[in-house]
Amino acid sequence: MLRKIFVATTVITFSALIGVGSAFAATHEVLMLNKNPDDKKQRNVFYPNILKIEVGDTVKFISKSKGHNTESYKKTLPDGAEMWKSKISKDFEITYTAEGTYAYKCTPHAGMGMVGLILVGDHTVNYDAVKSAKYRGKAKKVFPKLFEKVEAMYTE
Ligand SMILES: [Cu+2]
Repeated sequence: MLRKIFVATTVITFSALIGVGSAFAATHEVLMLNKNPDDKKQRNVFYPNILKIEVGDTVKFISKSKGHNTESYKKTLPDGAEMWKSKISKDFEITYTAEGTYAYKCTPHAGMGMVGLILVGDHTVNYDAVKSAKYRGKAKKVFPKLFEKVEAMYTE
């Protein structure tokens, strides 16, 4: 009984600290690669291409292979979120302060399917908008696979 109360208190304290942007905020890495390490036939990928994080967390896009960048799809950004576009072949870091689903692409390779999703906190706030948006080229084929994976992550 006592232990249960202790655990509950810890959880509340932790959440409160996250709320003020504490040292608990995590940093995640997404590699920009010429080849998918899990499937060498798949070229030009973000790895991982689905990332689930908390509000206040930072994502570092690492330019592991040259020739790539990261750019948000503007139209479907969550409320209060800012777009981003990094320089080709450069590392890039961004902290997510607005909850929701972020679709992004590599500017030169979006048409070849180099796209990804970042889910921040409650990803459902704009998920339907991201899902129903129109994507061009091979991105049109890749996104449905990503949405399928996201939905599988939330089904028990
Ligand atoms: Cu690329």
